[in-house]
Amino acid sequence: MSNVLLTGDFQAMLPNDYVGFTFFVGCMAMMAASAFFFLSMNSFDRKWKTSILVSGLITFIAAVHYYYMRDYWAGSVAAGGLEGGESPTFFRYVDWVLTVPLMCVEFYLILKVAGATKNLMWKLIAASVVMLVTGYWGEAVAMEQAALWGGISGAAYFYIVYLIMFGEAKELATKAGGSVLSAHNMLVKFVLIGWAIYPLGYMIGTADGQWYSFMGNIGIDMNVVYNIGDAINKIGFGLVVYSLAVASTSKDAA
Ligand SMILES: *C/C=C(C)/C=C/C=C(C)/C=C/C1=C(C)CCCC1(C)C
Repeated sequence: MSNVLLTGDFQAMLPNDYVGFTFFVGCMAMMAASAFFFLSMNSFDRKWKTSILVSGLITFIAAVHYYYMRDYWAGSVAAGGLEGGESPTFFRYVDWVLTVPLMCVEFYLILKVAGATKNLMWKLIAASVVMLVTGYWGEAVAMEQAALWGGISGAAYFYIVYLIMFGEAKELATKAGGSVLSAHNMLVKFVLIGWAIYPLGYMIGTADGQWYSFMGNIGIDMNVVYNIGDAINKIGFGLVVYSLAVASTSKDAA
């Protein structure tokens, strides 16, 4: 890891560093979203307070990691020019391994009204950890076998999709009905479409020598793809949970 990080200095960015700019905007957006979730938390009853708290934790953890990732990227660009920008892969995956399991907790929290068990929550968490550890392995450790590790990671991803779209979680959501069911269906769309952005970033970043080597020539930096994915998924996911809390709070009051 670059020692630019460890000095505690704030690394300025070049004005034409558009990848760095997406780290910067990502950091601001995550901070703003965290303030929004934390400040609105107390206007909901207990049942929803925890869910909104978790939404805020997801964006807050990301904000802190984006602060470091921006600095890491800017430091590598300062040292090696725009072509020498280095991906903050380690921080990226530390962030994901904390925030993605929290998103699994969100599924559990909203389905608790229908009798969701901790067992379901742990299955989702375990699958997400397998997905991320194997992805990290392919991206940072065994890059020659990136396609293989990406494939294993993808299988874990599809298992998560299966559980929430057709399996146990879907049954519970159907049982709960109403605004819980529509929120669940919305979160499923985030996982199915929003999370599918990440394998594209992975293919861009690990294209060298793989069957998908053409992905290396599309001219978009892997980090931009990951940063867009994070903004959509972390903030969007939180807003779905927020809307559910609003919908069911106003219904209770009426
Ligand atoms: C807030 C961060 C989120 C929601 C991150 C999600 C990450 C993924 C869904 C990553 C998935 C991957 C694959 C399905 C295959 C290739 C390797 C990964 C780890 C990029």
